[in-house]
Amino acid sequence: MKLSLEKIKEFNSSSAQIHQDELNHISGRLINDGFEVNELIKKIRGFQIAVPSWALGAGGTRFGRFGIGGEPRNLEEKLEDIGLLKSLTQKTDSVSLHIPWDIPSDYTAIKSLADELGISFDAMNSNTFQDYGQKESYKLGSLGNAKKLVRDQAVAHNIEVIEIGKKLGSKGLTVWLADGSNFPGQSSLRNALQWTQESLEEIYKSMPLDWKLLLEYKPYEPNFYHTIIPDWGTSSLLCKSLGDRAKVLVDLGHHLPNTNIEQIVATLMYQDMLAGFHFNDSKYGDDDLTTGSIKPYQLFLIFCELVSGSEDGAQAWESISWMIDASHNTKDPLEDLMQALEIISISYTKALLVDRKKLTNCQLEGDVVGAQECLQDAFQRDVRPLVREARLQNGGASDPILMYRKLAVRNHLIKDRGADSRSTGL
Ligand code: LRH
Ligand code: MN
Repeated sequence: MKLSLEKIKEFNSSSAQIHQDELNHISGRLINDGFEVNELIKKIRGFQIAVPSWALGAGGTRFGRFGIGGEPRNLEEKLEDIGLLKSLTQKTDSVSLHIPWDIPSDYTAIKSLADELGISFDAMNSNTFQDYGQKESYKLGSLGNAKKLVRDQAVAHNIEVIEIGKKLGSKGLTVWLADGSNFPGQSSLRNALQWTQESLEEIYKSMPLDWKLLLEYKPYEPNFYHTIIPDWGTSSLLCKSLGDRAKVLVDLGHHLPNTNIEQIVATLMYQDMLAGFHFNDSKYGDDDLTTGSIKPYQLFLIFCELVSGSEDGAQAWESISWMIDASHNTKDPLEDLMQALEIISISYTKALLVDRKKLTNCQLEGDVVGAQECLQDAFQRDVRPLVREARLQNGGASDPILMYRKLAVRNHLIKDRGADSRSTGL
């Protein structure tokens, strides 16, 4: 379903005055406090987030999956849905593909459709955590499997994913390994790590020189005793052994309860080792819930580290990849993604409003309350008019979800694709 700029302009006209009043109000306050409002809006406009190809249909758990209807049945329809998200939010201009779920049947056609929709291909994701007809099973691991035959097959798969990405113009490979064990004694913990390192070396050597490897860690699931790459330290250790184009991917859901993720981000930026993010949120485990829906203050604190780390030159903002990785069990996937894109923009904008000079002084003087008040001042600001203005200046809808519902897009998708169409993915 395509949305014309005219249609969006027409929709926006009904709330233009309210928006202008709200924007004038916060702009007045910010100018008083010494902020460059146009500079802020320029930064928000330029901040684009990749959408995962596997999160455009209803996700599920082992207890069941509830279809949403009108789900994209192939890569073309996935790109169309991302094109729709782009038109409404002007916050996403790229897709992260997962192989073999998204192997293009016609590269030329896919590339021209993506060009037409203004979508590029972000990091590619390999998949050695499922069996999809390959010769050797990944049941007991892949790059770290005790059997060399399985390791070689997994390496070959990653090299195949790189070849697919090269044809689409991608510049990155994300490797997440489910590899591990469910019981003590099942695996040789040291050998499994060594085999994984050797396999990653093969993959790294096969990557074009302008590509980066994003190594994703996860403490548990689907293995529940050990995971070969369980944390940022192990991922960082492996990346450093590979070379400076290998860095650590932080999936917000891949942490044990109460982990200080913003500190992990600060530590990785300190070493210029942060590859990027898989944004989502969670209450307990890898719940893949809507970003910022459970712990919005943590997301804000993470962006505070990202803004200060890039402003202080610890790591370049441009070198970091921004992607959502979520699974939608009870929401319309497109509405969930629009919510996530909004809260990510809001968290970034609030982090830009931290008075860093005042904060640094408080930190140096040991003014603990003063320091926290600097963060609270920024976090408590309602920046939605700024985020909306950035979206409007990019040609988006003033309220993407409201417009999506007003146009009954999901009903149209169900009519076109059927009530039980199913998208590839988790
Ligand atoms: C693993 C993960 C990984 C993807 C998968 C879909 O939990 O976060 O990033 O490959 O989800
Ligand atoms: Mn992930």
